[in-house]
This record gives sequence, C-alpha cells and structure tokens, in this order.
Amino acid sequence: QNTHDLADYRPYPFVLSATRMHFDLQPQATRVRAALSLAPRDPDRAEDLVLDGGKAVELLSLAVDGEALDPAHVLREGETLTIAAAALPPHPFLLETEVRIDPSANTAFEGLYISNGMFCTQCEAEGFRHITFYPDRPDVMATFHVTIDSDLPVLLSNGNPVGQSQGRAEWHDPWPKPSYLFALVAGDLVAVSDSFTTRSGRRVALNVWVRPGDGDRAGFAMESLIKSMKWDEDVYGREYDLDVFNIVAVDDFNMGAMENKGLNIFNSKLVLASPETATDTDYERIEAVIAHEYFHNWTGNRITCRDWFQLCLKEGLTVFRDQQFTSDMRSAAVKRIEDVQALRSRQFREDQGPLAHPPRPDRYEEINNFYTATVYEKGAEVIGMLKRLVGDDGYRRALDLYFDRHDGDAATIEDWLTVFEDATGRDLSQFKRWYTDAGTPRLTMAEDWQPGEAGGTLTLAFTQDTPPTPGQPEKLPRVIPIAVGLIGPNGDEVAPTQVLEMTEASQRFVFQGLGSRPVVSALRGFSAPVMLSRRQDDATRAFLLAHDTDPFARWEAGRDLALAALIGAAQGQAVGSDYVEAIGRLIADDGADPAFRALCLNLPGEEEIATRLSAEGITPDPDAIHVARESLARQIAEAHLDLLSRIYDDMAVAGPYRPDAADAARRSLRNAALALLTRIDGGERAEILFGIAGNMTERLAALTALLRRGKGQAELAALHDQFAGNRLVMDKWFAIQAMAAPPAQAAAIARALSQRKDFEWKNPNRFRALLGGLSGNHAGFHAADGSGYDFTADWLLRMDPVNPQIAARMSTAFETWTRYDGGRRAKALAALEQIAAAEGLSKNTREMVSRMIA
Ligand code: HT7
Ligand code: ZN
Repeated sequence: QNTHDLADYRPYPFVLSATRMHFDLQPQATRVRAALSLAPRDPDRAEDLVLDGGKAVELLSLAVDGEALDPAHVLREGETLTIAAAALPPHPFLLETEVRIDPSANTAFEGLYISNGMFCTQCEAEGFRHITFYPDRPDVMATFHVTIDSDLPVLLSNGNPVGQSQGRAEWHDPWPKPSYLFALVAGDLVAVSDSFTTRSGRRVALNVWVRPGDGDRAGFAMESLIKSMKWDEDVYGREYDLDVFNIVAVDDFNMGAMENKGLNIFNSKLVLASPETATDTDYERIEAVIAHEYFHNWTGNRITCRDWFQLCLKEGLTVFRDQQFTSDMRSAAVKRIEDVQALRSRQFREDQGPLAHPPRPDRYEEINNFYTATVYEKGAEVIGMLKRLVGDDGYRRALDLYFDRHDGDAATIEDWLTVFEDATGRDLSQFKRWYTDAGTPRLTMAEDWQPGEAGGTLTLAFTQDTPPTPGQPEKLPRVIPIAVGLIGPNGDEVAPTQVLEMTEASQRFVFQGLGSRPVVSALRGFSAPVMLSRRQDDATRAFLLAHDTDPFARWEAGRDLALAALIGAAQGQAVGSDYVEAIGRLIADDGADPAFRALCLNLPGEEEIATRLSAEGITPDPDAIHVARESLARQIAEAHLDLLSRIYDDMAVAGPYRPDAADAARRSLRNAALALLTRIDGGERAEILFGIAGNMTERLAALTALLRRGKGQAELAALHDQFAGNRLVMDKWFAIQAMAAPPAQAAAIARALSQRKDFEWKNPNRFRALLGGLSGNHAGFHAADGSGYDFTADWLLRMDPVNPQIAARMSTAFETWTRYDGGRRAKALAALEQIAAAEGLSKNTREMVSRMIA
C-alpha cells in the first residue's frame, strides 16, 4: 500500500530504550553494527518485530540476546525486515544487527553519504533506514551511544564526546531521540570555536566546522548561534542541555539545514559568508536559519512529533519562533512585510493549485513532498493567529505549559491545542480547522456609514469563504482575527487597533459615536492568512499609504495601488498617475526607514500579479504582465529621475561592510533606485558600481540591473574569472542569468548554461540555482512556445533517478500550470505527462506529478 493515513496511527508494539551503534567508515563498504534494547509494549501479546531498512542495506548478521536468528523467522522484503513473534522473548531483549552500506553510491543524499570527501548523514524524514534496520518513526525514542572508527581527523555524532583516540571517537547522547535526529560527520574539517554559558551556569563548547580554507567565512554563523542561544533563554526560558553544540557546513545537501541533536548539519550556503561572496539577504538568512535549527532543540527535539502528519507541530512553531527572533534582531515591520510577501508568493500559490493541502495533512505517499510552504509558513501564521487570539500573556502561559507537560514526548496538534485550551480556558475546536482545512479563505469587507446626531455609525460587514481544494470540496467557516484601526480624514488615528473575531460565514461589526467618516485600515499586521477584498479607490489607498500607523497596512496600501495599476495595464488599460505620484511622495520621506521605502519601491513581481489575476478569475498572460511591469517601472524612473538619483547618492554606505539591518536597509533602497535608474542611464551607474563595490550585495544588484537591460556580459565574465573556484558564488552566477534573461531567450540561455562543464548538476544547490532561476523568470518559464516547460521536464527526468527528493521538489515549478491559457496548458500538460510516463520514476516525483495532473 502506497498511502499513509493519519487515521491508521498505532503505537509501535515494542519499546526501545537504548541504541548502541558502531561505524567502521569506508567509502564503499561501511559496516554498521547496532544493538537495540527492546521490550514488548504488551508482554501478553506477541507481535512480529518490523524494522525499516532500505533496499541497499545489506544484512550481514542478526541476533537476539546473543543468539543468531534462525533464517526461517526472518523476512527481508521491500523496505522492511520482519522478525517473527515466535523468535522473540516476552521480556526485554537485545537485538543486534550488522549491515554493510555504500556511502559512495548514495547520490540521493539521504542516510549516510559522501560530500567532497566528507562522510555525513541526513536522516529526516526517513533516512535512517538507509543506514541500518530500525523502527524509523518519530515516536520511537532512545538514548544513543555511537562509536566511529575512521582515519579521518574529525569524527562527530550527537550528544557529548565520551572518548577520542587515534582513529576512533565515541559519543553519548543522553536525551532520548527518534532516529531522524541521528547524525554522523567524519572528515578533514576545521572549527571556528567559542563558548556559551547558560543562565544556570552550564558552559557549552560551540564549534562551527567547515572545510580547511573556509574558516574565515564562518564567524557570522557563530555570532548568530550565540545570539540565538541567548534569545531562547530570554524570550522562551529555554536553555541548552548538552556540553557541546556542533554545526557542520556541507556542500551537497538537499535542503537548508538539519536540527540533529547537538550536531546541526547545514547546507554550506547557510553558514559561509564574507562581504565579497554573500549578500545582505544571505546574511539575514544565515542568522535566521542558524536560529531556526537551534530553536528546534526544544521545539522538535525535546518535544518531537508523534508521526509525520504532525510535522507542522515542530516546523510551524519553529518558523514562528525564528520570525520573532529576526523581528527582535532587525526591523519588526520590515520582517513582517517580508514574511507576508514570502507567504503569498509560495503558500498562496500552493493553496490555489493542485498541490493544496492543510498544514496538518491526513494522507501522503511520500513524506518528503510535504516539507512545504503550507506546513512551514502557514503553520507559523496559524501560531501567530493563536497568539493574537489569546494575547501575549496567554501565549506565554500556554508555551510554558507545553514545555512542562510534553518534554520528552512525541506529541500531536491535539496536544498542542489542548495546552492552549487548558492555559487560557478558550475552546479551540473551531480554530482547529486552520490545521485540518486546506485553502486560503477569501474575506470580503463592505462598509456602511450612517451619520447621526450623537456621532456617526460605521458598520463593517465581512463574509468569508474558502474555495474547494483537492479532496475538500466544502469548507466550514473559520475563526479569523481581523485587526482593524480607523483613521480620521486629517490622518489622525481615531480608533487604535482592535482585533475583531470573526467566527461566522457573514458577520457585522459596528463602531459608534464617530465624528466623521473614517478610513478603515483592515487586516493590520496581516492578522490572518486570508485574501482580503474590499472596494477601495486609488485615493483611499494613497491616503493609507501616507497616513496609516500600521507599517504593514501602509505598505499593503501601496501594494494594492501598484497591483491595480499593473493589472489594468496587463489588460491593456492606460495607467493613471496615482501610484506613480504616491510612491514618489513616500520615497522622498527621508525620515522613513530606508528598508521600508525600498519595499514600497520594489514593484510586485510578475508571479504575484499572475496570482492576483487568477484569484480574480482572470487568465494571466505572462507576456502582457511582463510588458506592463516593465513599462510601469520605466514610468516611475522617468517621473522621479532626480529623486532616485539623489537617493542613490545619499544611500551610499561609507566605511567597511557591515551586514547589520541599518546598513543593509540603505543598500536595499539604493539598489532599488539603481534598478530603476538603469532604465534611463544606459547602465552607467551599474557598471561603475559593479567595478568599485567591495561587497556582493551591490555587485549582484548592479549585475542584475544590467542583465535585465540586455547588458552585463563583461561583468558576468569578470565575476566568473574571480570566483570560478567558489561554488556558492558560482551558484549565483548561474541563477542570475536564467532569472534576468529576456523571457523569449530564457529557456535557451538556461539550456546553454546546463551544457557547461561547470554545471555540476548533481549538486542540489547548482541544480536549484539554474532550474529555480528559470522558474523565477515568470514570462521565461511560461514562454508560449513551451521551451521553459521542456527544459525543466528534461532536467527533472535526468535528476529523478539520481536524487528523487530534489526532482520532486523542483517539479513544483509546474504547480500553477492550470491557471494559464489553453496553449500553455497543453504544453505544460505534455511536459508533465512525459515525466509521468518515465519508466522507474521515483515515488517522490510520481506523487507530485500525479497530484498536478489529477
Ligand atoms: N527539519 C529539517 C527538514 C528536512 C531536511 C533538511 C535537510 C535535508 C533534508 C531534509 N528533509 C527534511 C529542516 C528544518 O526544517 O529545520
Ligand atoms: Zn525546521
């Protein structure tokens, strides 16, 4: 049976208390011995012992309490090993296995593999079964004692080091953990080291391990780790619980990073940073992901998930916590806007298409396909809503109770909600729909104003509905917290933010005793992940852009103005001047945060315009959207040439590069101005900046601006010459060319790049750079001749047998295919069918493609 159902959960019939492992590391033939201390859960009920074990795991020996098992009692079938109940005692016993695996043949990067001569592991979600036979499920938790034999100089595993001698290291992890948190690293590595003393006085040794030569780029990661440890103590009262915390940077890695207990493994792009090689965005992301993985120590490791359906229990909460951390470290307003932008571009897109699913799905074929924007980002939004509903104190009480009650547990979403109910007295049964229902609710708001002797009355009438999603044709109303403020005609706030709690399909809220008709600022702070529609003219939007006291709502008003202009233009209407004038007033305000001004100046992306059109029932035309966006950008540049030029000059940052929020904000505004100015000055400023800038943020911005204007070839060559040996910079080099290519040539440019010798496509970062670069070029990927679809399908087919996780993940480039015109739909469908027809297609990619075609 291929599908897994939430309803089928049953506890593992054996209790596993301790796991001892021995690794004899050899690239092609690693031997792994495991000794599992097991006991029947119910001694009166004899059950077969079923262990998970990948097909490439070769069983060498198997014994119970020191006695080799009779082969008649052992069944090796598919991805399991079953030991008959008859061969097992009704009391605690020791199961010992020895297996052989071949890390050098592991191109899927799940289990134990080799990256650049270094052994490393990735076990979430189900990678441990490629290392040894084991109950590879998150609710089976054990202490681990690991011995590693190898000639390599650095040998690491989870927990605390308990012995180190020539060619051998021994590690003990006292905290019971599921197998997905196991990790092992062995290689020629160097460390940047520091220490942290927890508030109860435990001194923790900290190491960031990188390859020799990369040590000078690991300092920022270490600073971020120390800040994270302090923040989790200050804000959540959570202390670290081992003597060491190790981070290792690895070049070949399927995702961003992994929270293995005491031994976090990171994609090197989320550790290594220097001003010359990393952008401000990279720095911010490194800080956030280091924090995210560290925060998992409590939300994920000490309290883990009962089963993979509960993935958002750890991921939604940990994303929410890393978002809070970044807000505290940088600008809360800017962070909120960035998070909403990311949610809309990734999660709303997912919710609108054939891959829509709830934050807690109840069925899957391949769990790796559910590490999605819905589980992560929407999972975090749901927690933000809970906090808004119960208040800051209620949230704190609930979290304290969660940590007290569930420390050491493998918990569920029900456990999580019960904690909130018990801590606050609230009934959360309706709220639970946010976890179980897919789709983005559409919220409409209508206003009615009645003047009166004793002051006027404003009635806000809301209706909510959620469109059908796969398997969920009808939805019941959800609890929606709607944060609203009222602004008087002179721009003063007449009613500060209050949270209206909508629970019905239609509901009215009345404000009385108002002096004059106010302007409504709704969904402040993006108080719920919904699509709000309201009738609003451009003058009101411009008013809110100028006066709203809520930074998100202010930015949103500008966004709505821009989108209205772009959507009109994409449908052939002339663009009015409201947006262009309003944006000019906003960016001229030198008192406003430069990062906020930059966010307002950056036009909505083409994908976002397409998403908005499609939500309004209009078929998006990628070429028309591209032209409309280009022409609005030019209009802005022409109308505000002097202002933009002044901003460009004023925002130059003097002195050495610092990746902090203040300097990064100035660079972001300067770069936004540069992108517009390059449309007018023939690339003069960008060419100069590329030549003189000492940091990657400005060089990349300059190069992007040039490439978008069909220039920049000399700069591309220069970047290549300088950084040919730096994989992370070369990833940018590949990505930017596909992303900034003129749409008609984008697929051809991507194809030519893919034929280069240095397109090391088996490296996930490089593959993502090129394919993700192209799919980020909306009009290029959706070229009417189908060239973007064909290129992508060809490469997905090539990647699938090598690394199915990456192929399946990148197939989401197609997830919006049904929203386009018939010609494009036919071509996209043909590409998807070609993938579906491939012999031996992985179950990862098969599941994705069949959901997209269904
Ligand atoms: N919990 C991790 C998710 C994950 C992963 C990481 C790296 C490679 C493969 C992976 N599969 C799942 C990362 C996180 O969310 O923190
Ligand atoms: Zn996570």
